[in-house]
Amino acid sequence: MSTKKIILDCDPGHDDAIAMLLAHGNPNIELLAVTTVVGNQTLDKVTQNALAIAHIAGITGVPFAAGCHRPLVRDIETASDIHGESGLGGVKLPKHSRTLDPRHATDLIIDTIMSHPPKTVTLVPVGSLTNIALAVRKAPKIVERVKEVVLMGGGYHTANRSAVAEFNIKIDPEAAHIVFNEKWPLTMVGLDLTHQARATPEITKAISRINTKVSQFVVELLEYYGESYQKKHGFNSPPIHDPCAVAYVIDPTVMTTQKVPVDIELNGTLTVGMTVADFRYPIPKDCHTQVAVKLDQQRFWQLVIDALKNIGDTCD
Ligand SMILES: [Ca+2]
Repeated sequence: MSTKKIILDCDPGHDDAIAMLLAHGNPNIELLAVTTVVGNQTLDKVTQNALAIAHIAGITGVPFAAGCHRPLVRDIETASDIHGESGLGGVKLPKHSRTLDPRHATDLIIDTIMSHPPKTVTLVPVGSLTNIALAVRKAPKIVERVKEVVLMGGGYHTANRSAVAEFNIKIDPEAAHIVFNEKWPLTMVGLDLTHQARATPEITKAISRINTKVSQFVVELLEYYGESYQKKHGFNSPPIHDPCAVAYVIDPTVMTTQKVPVDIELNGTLTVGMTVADFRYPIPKDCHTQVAVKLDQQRFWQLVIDALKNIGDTCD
């Protein structure tokens, strides 16, 4: 399997943390950059979380940059109900001396894409799309240049932040509108798919058996996150959203997808932030978007477990 170069744009976030670990620990992923965006918590908190995760996992030689501190138009909405006041509730983060790349995330994204050969870099946004939208407005040439966009967000029949909208899209629908309407190949790994990636007690036990400091960190994340999901959504086992997007990049056959036009509702009184997928026949020839439909759960969790094993015990 060939190596996939990715930029991970995230808002850690419990499931973001696992996405970062999956990207770092999988031998077929080359993590070119990590960028952060306001979302699950404030920009400052999610950025500090990202650096701490890098320290725990021993990620070195990868630039980290902070991006947008608020959505393009709307007021800040965080998800402390799921992720806690720190954004990574339930874990104690280590002290470290890691520093950020001085560039704004949008500039790091643009520079990274433009300094690699055409169609070799995949953008993997797993938070709100604010950074990606700004990057594409600042440097429209990145649309032709990237290989594809594989994002966690939205849902064609499933929602969580409102009756019809998913959190990442709902908190910055204008940014999502920009990103979904650019003509790059875009895969929406939405809630219809990620709700199939449940961290059951058996999965948590399997991760616990790896018995490293990193696996223990993941178990602590899952315990807190599981309790939040139980309280907020009544789920017995929490869905681990963000690593699903990374898993698709590693091996697209880990899920089925369907090509279908998707647009973002900006004006609906009840429906703002909805990812409107048009399944009517025929699908237009120039359709550049697809949605993730069905997950091979066993292979997905094996990817996560193998990545954690590969990382080993790097925490000092
Ligand atoms: Ca996220």
